[in-house]
Amino acid sequence: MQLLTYPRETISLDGTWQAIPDQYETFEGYFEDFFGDDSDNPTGFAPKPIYEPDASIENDPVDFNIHDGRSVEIPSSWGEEIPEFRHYEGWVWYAKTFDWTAEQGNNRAFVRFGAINYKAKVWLNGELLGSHEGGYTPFSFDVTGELQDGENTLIVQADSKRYEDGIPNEDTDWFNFGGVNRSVELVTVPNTFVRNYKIETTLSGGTVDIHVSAWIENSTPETAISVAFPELNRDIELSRVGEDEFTGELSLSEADVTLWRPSEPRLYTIRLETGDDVVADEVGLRDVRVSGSDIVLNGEPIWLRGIALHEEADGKGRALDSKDIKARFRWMNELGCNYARLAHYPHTEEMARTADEEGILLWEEVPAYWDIEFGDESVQTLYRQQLRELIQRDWNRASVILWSIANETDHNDETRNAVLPEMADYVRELDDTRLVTAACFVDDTDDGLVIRDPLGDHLDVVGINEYHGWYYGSADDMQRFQETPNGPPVLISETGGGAKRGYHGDGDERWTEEFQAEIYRGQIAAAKDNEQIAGLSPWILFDFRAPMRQNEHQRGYNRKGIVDQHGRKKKAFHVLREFYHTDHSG
Ligand code: GCB
Repeated sequence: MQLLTYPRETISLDGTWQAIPDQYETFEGYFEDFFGDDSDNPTGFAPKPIYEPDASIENDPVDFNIHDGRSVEIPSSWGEEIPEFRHYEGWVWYAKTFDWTAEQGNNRAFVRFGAINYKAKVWLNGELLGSHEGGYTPFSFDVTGELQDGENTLIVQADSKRYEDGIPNEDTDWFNFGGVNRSVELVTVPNTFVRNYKIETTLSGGTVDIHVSAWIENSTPETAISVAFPELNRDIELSRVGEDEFTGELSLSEADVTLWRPSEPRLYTIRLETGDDVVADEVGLRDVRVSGSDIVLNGEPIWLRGIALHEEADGKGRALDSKDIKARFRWMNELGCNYARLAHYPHTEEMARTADEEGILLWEEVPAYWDIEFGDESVQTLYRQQLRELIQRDWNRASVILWSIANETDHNDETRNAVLPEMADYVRELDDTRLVTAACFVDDTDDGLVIRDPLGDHLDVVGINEYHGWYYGSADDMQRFQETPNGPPVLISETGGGAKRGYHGDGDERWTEEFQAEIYRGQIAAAKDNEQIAGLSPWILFDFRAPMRQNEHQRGYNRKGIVDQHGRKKKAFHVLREFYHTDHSG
């Protein structure tokens, strides 16, 4: 179960760390000699700010001193911090020393990483804590027995290589930003504490039913947990339903609650208390479901005016800070969005937190992208792990309404067709109050454009990525999209085309802003009156780094942004803005 940290006060381990590249993967042995707790080693575990070579020590690692790397600010993508690392993929050793006194903490302590791309191995004071695979989700280790009074040294081996059996695999249309891309923190808690909780809201008739589950670590038979909603003047005692799981319910009249919605993103405090542990969080209460071809929020159909985003900021790689996040929401608000697709992997938790406050609905996804090894059982395990880590991180965010399990995977591949429904089921096991989706393809047939993907039968909402007007045909071809009467809602999860900002010409000249704007006009015309299409998230808000895009207009960037990487708008931005402010703007 994912450790809940965001609403807790934690000790930040961000700031200056040391980083050493290890392209040939030679230093692990040195590291063990130097830092191992072997008492024959005269250095023992004695980290020094700067290691001075000592000839009396056997295997003295003259070529490698963990404390003597380049100084980098964490969180960061290393290629943005150190220019020579710009295209480097491989191992980097990170070190951070910090002081700790027992009084600082509670009974239990964890070190928690927001995300390290792609694999990580972690040691504290020479003890291996564990490892993690997956570049975009948080993980933590119990360090209760490892922290020592005084100086402590945390070492991370980060590996940004791309793997054939990874998720994603080696082939993606985005840049592989290696690094400790999100914050690192120490979390201290009492011995018995709330490891995580989950709030689910259902609306039926005029009644709002709230179901709360909580997972308590180290509970005893006497453990009790209460949950309060101070603004609603209501509280509940949860009952034990499993070894560490407790649940409880509360029913309110709809008239007494302001349900969360984009136009009024009301959040309520939820306070969970067990023994000495208190967690207070902010949550929205809302109900999302599908009815026929509509997505229905709090009983009303809603059309999703969206945009897709990568998690990338110019000069910062994947390590966005609060200002970058706020800026993204300003762009979305200016466009008139009520929805965003956070592609193609879990973005930072702060995106969803901000979306809760700003009233932007979200599609979140794991990087099961293009052609991963669906048949490999260890890949399936990793797949489930990434889904679990994302879902358990964001399942209390009212903004998140869609969990996407895959992007543009081949629906003629039998193995994929067997595995993806299992992943959809797995998502529902974890969270059956949101909608399951995937970005699929449309097939061009004699009967028009149709969704042939058998996965459609296992999804609540079908996403389609289509590039009519860019990779093929014209944008107006989308008019041939065949509605399935009473079929599931369809979201255009991607559409668009490339334009070099500032490059102008006729509407039929590729790479001009005018050409891109024409695609948007055609796509909008096709989408807006189609009964089955329930929303749109064109590809993409910003131009982004993409190693496979190298023509004279691209030079390492995918130029399908409606804003360039420096934040300068293209014409298509205004076309989309106009649409969102006039049509479907309710
Ligand atoms: C897609 C992919 C996205 C690419 C985009 C493109 O369908 O999902 O990752 O960047 O096309 O630009 O071709």
